[in-house]
Amino acid sequence: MKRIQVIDSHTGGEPTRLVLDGFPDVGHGTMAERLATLRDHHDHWRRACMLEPRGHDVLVGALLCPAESEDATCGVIFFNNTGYLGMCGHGTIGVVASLAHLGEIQPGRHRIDTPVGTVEATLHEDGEVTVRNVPAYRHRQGVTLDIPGQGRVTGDIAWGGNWFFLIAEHGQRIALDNVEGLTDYAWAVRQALEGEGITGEEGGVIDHIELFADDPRADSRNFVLCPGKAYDRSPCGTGTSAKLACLAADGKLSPGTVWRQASITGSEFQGYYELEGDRIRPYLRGRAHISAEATLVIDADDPFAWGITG
Ligand code: PYC
Repeated sequence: MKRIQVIDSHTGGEPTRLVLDGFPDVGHGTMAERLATLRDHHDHWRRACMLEPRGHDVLVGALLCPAESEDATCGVIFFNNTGYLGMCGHGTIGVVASLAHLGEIQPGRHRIDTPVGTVEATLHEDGEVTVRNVPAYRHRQGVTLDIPGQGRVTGDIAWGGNWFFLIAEHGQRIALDNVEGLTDYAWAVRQALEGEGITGEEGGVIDHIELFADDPRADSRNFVLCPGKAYDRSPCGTGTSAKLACLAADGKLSPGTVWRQASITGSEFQGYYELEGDRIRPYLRGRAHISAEATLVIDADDPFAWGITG
């Protein structure tokens, strides 16, 4: 039997599974090198934790690693049911809440190394967490696509720690009773981007599609389709960062002004930004709750020991 020690949490409804122990050693290189080692040599460990029967398509995993930089508390590699994420905002809040739950960290600032840069998380006395994310920016404005069966759609491409296609005018109703329709629409957008060879910088795959609507209580409500075709139950930290970059580029939000981003489930992040050269530095505040302390067991005789794969 192999055993994997995890803590599960959710941030605004979106789950994070922090892997504390049991994974193979991914070395002491840069976080990007460690991600490559995990992906290229030990990917079945990700699948065992993320896929059914132990996981599911909504779950985001976070492998806890020793820090890469001298002043960081730890390093983290994020992954999901289909592969790896650069950064994850809700996941970082979940990691910090989980480490606090274990008594490993106290309120205050903690630097966390990720494969796309070091972020800083402030654990507040009330349990909320503010993430100072990697720099975000809008890469392209007003990109128009033909979506089979849907017509033409125009959106922006922005980086917030992952690549996003952000659409304001989509004609869709952003509500929980319309998740199936929203998923079909956003997936068609993703396929159209791929079909037309439209990417982020340096060929980065645009694997998150983000739709916006007005919200009665927040500044905006979103629907974010993640790479594995599940929608984000939280407002998506990297997606909110991409949104802040677009608002800043359009002159619609000034530095330091709080933007309340609601998700389709009604959970909320508060975001604001500082200017950093031609990019912005996004800050996101939210809260995670612990949902399980568990040991995953991998039985060599189990035909689905390493997950159900297609
Ligand atoms: O919060 O950044 C985020 C995120 C990415 C994918 C799911 N959540």
